[in-house]
Amino acid sequence: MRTRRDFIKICSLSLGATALTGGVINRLVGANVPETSSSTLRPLTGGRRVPTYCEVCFWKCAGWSHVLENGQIQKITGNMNDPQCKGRLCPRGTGGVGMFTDPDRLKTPLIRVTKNGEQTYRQASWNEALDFIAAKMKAIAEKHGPESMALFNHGSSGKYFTHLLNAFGSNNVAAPSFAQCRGPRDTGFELTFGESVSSPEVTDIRDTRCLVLIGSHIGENMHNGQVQEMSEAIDRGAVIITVDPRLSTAASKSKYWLPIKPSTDLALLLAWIHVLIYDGLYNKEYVEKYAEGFNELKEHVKNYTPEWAYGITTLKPELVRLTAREMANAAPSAIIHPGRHTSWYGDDVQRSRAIAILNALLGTWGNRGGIFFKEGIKIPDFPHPAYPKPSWSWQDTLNGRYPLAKEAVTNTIIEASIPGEGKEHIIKGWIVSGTNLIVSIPLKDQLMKAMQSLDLLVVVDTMPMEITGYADVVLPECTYLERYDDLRTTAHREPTIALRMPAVEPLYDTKPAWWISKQIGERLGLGSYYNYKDFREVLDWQLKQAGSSLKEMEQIGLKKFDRKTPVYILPGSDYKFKTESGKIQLYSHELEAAGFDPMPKLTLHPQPEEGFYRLIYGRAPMHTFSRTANNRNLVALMPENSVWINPQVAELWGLKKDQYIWLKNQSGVISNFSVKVRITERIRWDSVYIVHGFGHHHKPLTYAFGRGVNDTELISNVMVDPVMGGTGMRGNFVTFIKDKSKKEVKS
Ligand SMILES: Nc1nc2c(c(=O)[nH]1)N[C@H]1C(S)=C(S)[C@@H](COP(=O)(O)OP(=O)(O)OC[C@H]3O[C@@H](n4cnc5c(=O)[nH]c(N)nc54)[C@H](O)[C@@H]3O)O[C@H]1N2
Ligand SMILES: Nc1nc2c(c(=O)[nH]1)N[C@H]1C(S)=C(S)[C@@H](COP(=O)(O)OP(=O)(O)OC[C@H]3O[C@@H](n4cnc5c(=O)[nH]c(N)nc54)[C@H](O)[C@@H]3O)O[C@H]1N2
Ligand code: SF4
Ligand SMILES: [Mo]
Repeated sequence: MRTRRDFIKICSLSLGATALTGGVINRLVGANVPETSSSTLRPLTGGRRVPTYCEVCFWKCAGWSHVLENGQIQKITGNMNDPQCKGRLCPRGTGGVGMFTDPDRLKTPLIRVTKNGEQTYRQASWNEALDFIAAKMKAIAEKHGPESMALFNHGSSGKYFTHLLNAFGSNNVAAPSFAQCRGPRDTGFELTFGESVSSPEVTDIRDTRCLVLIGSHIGENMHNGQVQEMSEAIDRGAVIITVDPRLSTAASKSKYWLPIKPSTDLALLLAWIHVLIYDGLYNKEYVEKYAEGFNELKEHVKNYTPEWAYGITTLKPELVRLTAREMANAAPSAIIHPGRHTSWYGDDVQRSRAIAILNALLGTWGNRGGIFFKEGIKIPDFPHPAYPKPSWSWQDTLNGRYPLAKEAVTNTIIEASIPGEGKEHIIKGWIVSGTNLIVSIPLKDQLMKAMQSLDLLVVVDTMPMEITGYADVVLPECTYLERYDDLRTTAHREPTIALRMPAVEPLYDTKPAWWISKQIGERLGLGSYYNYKDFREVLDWQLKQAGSSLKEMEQIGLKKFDRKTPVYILPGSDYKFKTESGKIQLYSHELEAAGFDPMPKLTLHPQPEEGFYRLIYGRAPMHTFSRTANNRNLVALMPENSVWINPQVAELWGLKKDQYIWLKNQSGVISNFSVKVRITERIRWDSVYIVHGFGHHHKPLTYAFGRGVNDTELISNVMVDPVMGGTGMRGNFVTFIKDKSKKEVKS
């Protein structure tokens, strides 16, 4: 069927004129890349190391690009002074050069055109592409108001396009890292402690004596500093307790593995709270001094005994009591880890609240080995005029739902892009930068409908990911190794600033996002918001405010500053939490006022029918979502995902190791591709597990195409959290198809 916005394969275009020679790439990484036509690789610096911070995930480890005399990037290593990585990058960061050398990269701007009745892209100059975007944005603003432009973003580029939209007059800026990721945890912790645990998390894992991981799979979740600190804690004898239906890497290093029936964590958490209170194990002094609502909580959990939880979680009551005692023995040097990707079952804010309450009962917040106070360097924005005030904003797309959403909810911005009767706030144009919505957003029908209704869809990316096929204009950003970017100023134990600068000039006709944003802004008459010629000017000005300079940072890459505030609560001090009353909220009046349970209650979730297994998913150490799926260095380490199946189930189905099968979900959706069977005792019999980010169906991703399966396509049941709009994705069940004849997948 022909639609207004057909999906276009970028591979069908001839991109020869600007392609890099395979020979150059082969020499750079020793990869076997086919020869294309010629280009040059011009060194900016010769035979030296150039500071950067990693963009392969959002831990942002500071490091060095090592550039040879001839301008090749030889390798990337960690910066020894960086407390976030301590000089060591993870496999993905080390393999980051593969993002730069990938021959499938986007190479020139592209504009959608119709040729002989077929939609296709044509290569365009930057001027053409930018003029086109500015003209469309102006037309949208004239007809619907500037608020009708929205941005979806993730990663460094997001900041420049947020600035562009704010200057244009829109606040409709959303990222899947909220509603699809950490939103429930941040909301749950803010409701309880008045603030979230941030990124990088302020968990004092290094000095903890007991770390409890609830589905948080550090080790496969390769967030660098946490992995290193957990390994240090284990060496020092810390007790690790892991709650996971799967024997994760973390579970395999733990003193206790609690193989919980998936979706029942709240029952366990309530039972732990019950034991801490009724066995008198909680930190009485701390709770009395810093918390409110203890009596209500005590009454609330009266009947939530480990015996009550047993029938729900399948975890033995003795084990629940024993582990509660371990936490209490270590307290306050204990951490019930808040997790990060917490959009699971739609009651996730309440689960996060229960985790926050457990931390409060143990007195972990503000104590060594628990949760510390972060400190960072505040760097002012480069001076610009005040942003205009939009007449409506993302809050209006909530239509009275999700009252405690503190950040824009991707799903409601998508919904507001579908025209409908009586809709007051309608979105007509999107900029999508650094997020592959097709793989990261589970509500596919809604997403497709929204994209078909837009007047403008601009995608800024480095790779021809699935989302690029829906764009009117595709803008190729250069990779993080080829550009200056905003300073890294994340707050943690020590305040630091880290610089990212280009190791080489951008390949092909690619440009940094700061430049793209400025060019569009100037065409929109917003030049006063971009009062500089080059981003170096911005960086130098900002660094001088912090007592450094670009010159200094180009030499050292990372600068540490002295802390001015304490890391933990000082003995005898009268610490005020950032809640309205200054106290920890065991009972949440804010939730109550918004019509929700003030204390967490158990919701029972549907379980799989016979012949179906719960689909759960997670990370692998050598990949980041879909962003590394085509990275040849990392594909070499892990080429595809496999489906983890319990031996009992495999036997029942007659499944063999390494056999390829298809997965079919409860609504009849069949995976695009087949997936290899991994038979292992490490997964419960009622669930199967796959790593997210595989199963790409876009052929221009020549390495990623057809490798493994994509969890997102099998997630058709989404359980939305009524508190903040998070999309719970773990209520899907799959069965196995062994003999489906392999069909050609159209991309
Ligand atoms: N089914 C399912 N869905 C999920 C998850 C899951 O586990 N399963 N995880 C959820 C979570 S935790 C998160 S945080 C989100 C993440 O979702 P996304 O933010 O969409 O993450 P990626 O898949 O990494 O997409 C990143 C995009 O950025 C592009 N990119 C990489 N580097 C650059 C750059 O320098 N500049 C630009 N402009 N683009 C770049 C990549 O090519 C890719 O298209 O997904 C969520 N969705
Ligand atoms: N290597 C690598 N590291 C990454 C990323 C990456 O892409 N690659 N992405 C980063 C990002 S953005 C995020 S948000 C984090 C996400 O990482 P985390 O927050 O650590 O983990 P989740 O994705 O929430 O959960 C995955 C784990 O939950 C378990 N699980 C599934 N269902 C249940 C259940 O009902 N109960 C319990 N207790 N456990 C369950 C799974 O078996 C799996 O071990 O990882 C970060 N680190
Ligand atoms: S954890 Fe790994 S991928 Fe993430 S920023 Fe650090 S080195 Fe890069
Ligand atoms: Mo995430």
